Amino acid sequence: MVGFSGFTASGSPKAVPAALAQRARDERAAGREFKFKLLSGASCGKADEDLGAAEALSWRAPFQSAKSLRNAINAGKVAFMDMHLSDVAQKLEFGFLGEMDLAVVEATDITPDGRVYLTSGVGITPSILRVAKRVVIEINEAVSKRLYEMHDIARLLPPPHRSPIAILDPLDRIGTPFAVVDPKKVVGVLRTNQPDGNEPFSPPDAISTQIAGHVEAFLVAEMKAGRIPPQFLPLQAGVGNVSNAVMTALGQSQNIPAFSMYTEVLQDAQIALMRSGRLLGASTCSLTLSDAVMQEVYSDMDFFAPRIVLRPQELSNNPGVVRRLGVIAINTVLEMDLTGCANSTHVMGTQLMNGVGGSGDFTRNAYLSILMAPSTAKGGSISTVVPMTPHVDHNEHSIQILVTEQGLADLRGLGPTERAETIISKCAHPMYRDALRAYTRSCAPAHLRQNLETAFAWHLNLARTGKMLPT
Ligand code: 0RQ
Repeated sequence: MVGFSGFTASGSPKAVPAALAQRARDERAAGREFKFKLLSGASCGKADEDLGAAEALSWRAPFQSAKSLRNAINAGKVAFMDMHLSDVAQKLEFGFLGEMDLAVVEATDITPDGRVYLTSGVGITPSILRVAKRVVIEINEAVSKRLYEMHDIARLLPPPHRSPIAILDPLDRIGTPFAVVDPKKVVGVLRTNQPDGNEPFSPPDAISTQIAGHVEAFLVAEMKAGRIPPQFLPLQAGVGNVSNAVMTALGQSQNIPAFSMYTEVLQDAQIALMRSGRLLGASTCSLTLSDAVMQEVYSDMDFFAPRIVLRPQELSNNPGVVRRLGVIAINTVLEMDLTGCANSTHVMGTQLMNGVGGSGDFTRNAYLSILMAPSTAKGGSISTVVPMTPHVDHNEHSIQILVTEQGLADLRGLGPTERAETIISKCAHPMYRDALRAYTRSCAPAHLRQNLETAFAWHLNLARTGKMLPT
């Protein structure tokens, strides 16, 4: 098992993964098998793509978003373990996942006594440095040496010796600006000079903008009703274009005060909001910024370093801290159903998309949990509001608000029957509403009304005809 530093492409090693992919190709050409297990904080950008394409992986956890690797996982060639990200470090450190042979860690510096200064994504790096038998360090010269000013590296003591986590504000610091390694384990140090290579986001499209408008109007109404305090609450936002559009809309809103974030990934939109004074500060475990925006940050560390705290993911996503701070969590899903459950990870309940990531850490523990999706996919042939999702990542016990471009369903305080009608009338696309109501009428009276004969009929239609409903 190999561990990589970082979280998304940010902070992931650059040189060793490419060399491992080449080694796998060379070995296969010589008729030999070369495969390993890979654990990292989340996805790891190009490394996942290269290693997937080279068929170098036998097992992967806890997240990925690379086409080649996704295809190999869905073909049953790579075992993938989809995990809540807050929980990975503990599972690793207690041996639930097996022993780690090698850690490959990107850093800006390492000292003879074993201080390792990390780069743009922290992930589970402090833990892999601790448990791996051998360590290789990649010193990336393209990264600002001042990044340590953002790092707050703390480890939780093992249970039953764990004490309260003293994070009472998103910007509180409880650790050191470096991780540590036993220098005797370091078998190699090499130099790279390569940016993370995150792609910039496209400008928000019409659907994302409509979704963002509903979220903004809802949060403003909650403030007016006194259910969000006047100073607002920390926000968490998932990755992707919809999330970027929502953050932009909240940042521009005249009716929402300047806010802070307690999140796992910081994207380009948030950096612009920091500049304009709308985002006061952010706790995160990764700067998933496009290369140009990352350069902007590096060139003005006097401004950004006091406003950003980079933590390991067991703290950036810590369920106890999320609940204590009253985080408002905003994430994207593939589909939602009439009971108020949502599927973020598996198309048709079988084909992995990316993974649950940190969405469960935040959704389950948030003060307000908001899940969003466009109401249709694939040109309207798929409704993202379905009778029953064939895979559930977030259930009705955790989800409070569902949003599509059609509207926003506030499910707080509703029983199952009202919940179903609210989701249909607020979130479903008009062309699917009659069919959804026909489904609810076909269900026998019960607490949760489901018709097990037909609950997956729409998915079966999609598999057979390419459309959920005949036109
Ligand atoms: O496919 O590109 O081939 O058309 O799914 O959909 O609308 O581009 O959405 O990029 O925002 O991703 C849930 C995957 C959404 C993501 C998910 C098809 C659709 C398209 C992508 P095409 P969009 P996004 C913190 C938070 C879980 C992890 C998470 C995700 C493709 O947000 O991975 O929240 N979330 N992490 O056409 C079949 C449906 C579909 C569908 C969409 N119902 N059925 N296909 N698509 N809905 C981050 C971390 O943890 C690191």
